[in-house]
Amino acid sequence: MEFNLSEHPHRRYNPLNGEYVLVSPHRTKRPWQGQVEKSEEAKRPEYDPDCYLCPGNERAGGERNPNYENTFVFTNDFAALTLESPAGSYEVGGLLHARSEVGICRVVCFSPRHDLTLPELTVDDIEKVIELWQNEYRTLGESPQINYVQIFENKGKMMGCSNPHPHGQIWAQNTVPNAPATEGKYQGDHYQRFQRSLLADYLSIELEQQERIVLENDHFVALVPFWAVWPYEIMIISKRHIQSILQFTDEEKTAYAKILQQLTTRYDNLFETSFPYSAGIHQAPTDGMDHLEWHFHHHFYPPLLRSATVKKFMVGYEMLGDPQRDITPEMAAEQLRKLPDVHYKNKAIEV
Ligand code: H2U
Ligand code: ZN
Repeated sequence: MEFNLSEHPHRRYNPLNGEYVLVSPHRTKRPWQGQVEKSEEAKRPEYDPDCYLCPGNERAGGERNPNYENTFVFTNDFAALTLESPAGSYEVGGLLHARSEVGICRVVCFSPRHDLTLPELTVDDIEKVIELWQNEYRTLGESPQINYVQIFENKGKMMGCSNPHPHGQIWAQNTVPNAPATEGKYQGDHYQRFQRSLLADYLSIELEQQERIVLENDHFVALVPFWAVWPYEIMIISKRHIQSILQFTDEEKTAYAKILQQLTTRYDNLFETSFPYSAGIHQAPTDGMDHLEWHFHHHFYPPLLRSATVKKFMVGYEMLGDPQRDITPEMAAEQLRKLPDVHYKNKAIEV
């Protein structure tokens, strides 16, 4: 019997962080006796007087939102990091080690409309979100105290998101946090060895194999990474080796907005539900160095496994050993590839 990625258990390597995922494709054949059901989605109003993100409303901290027409960003009223906290460190016996951390946390409203989500915004509207991200990355990063800017979105109750109003967050801080620090190191090793971007080299393999690509336009590719941990995990990678969102041409900005809209629509269509995920941009630190090793990309980590209500749990062996998956990244990509680009909520209007 010859080893086959689509049938036999194996471990896959993630070259961005050096970790492994256990893939058990044969287990997709086991019977499933759990529930498969659609989630109940209440229809939301365009404006909710009780929402702390809607235009004109008062927030928990007592401040009032302006009557914004496109996007709106403010400093988190319950920020995890502030610039005011005192510098200092704590050391005991060489094993207990802590250092103070400073930063700025921002909340980004994608739209004044309470009832919309990213896939339901127009490409023009998504471009405005991208422009806001560019502006925040630049201005926050200019501060000498800020060496890294993490732009992200937590979507859906399942992900602990506190409010359905379309929004994301930005945490900007003094230290590069674990995930991008590790990715930076691995990209750096590759760049030093070959003078080429790790993700550009990876992308050329994917474009050649065509097994895990879900969407592609002139400037971006959305694919299920070979080493994906979450069932429908996606990475959007820029075709051009750029270090950050600030290097986008106008054409790239539009192409990025389009692939974001298309991907999130496919996600919603998969289980005909507003698809929950945590997603975020990984790009170069803002410490003033070139960081030519960095290649812009956007990770999507969605928890759903086989319906709008059945999610993957990272438990048991996964907490103690390696993360594990049953459906292969190739199977997940094929499923996402076959889905329509028309949002399921608009299906009736299309026919
Ligand atoms: P989620 O993306 O997890 O839903 O978080 C929204 C953030 O909004 C959360 O970090 C902040 C919370 O601290 N927030 C305010 O800044 N002002 C408010 O009035 C309520 C919530
Ligand atoms: Zn990354």
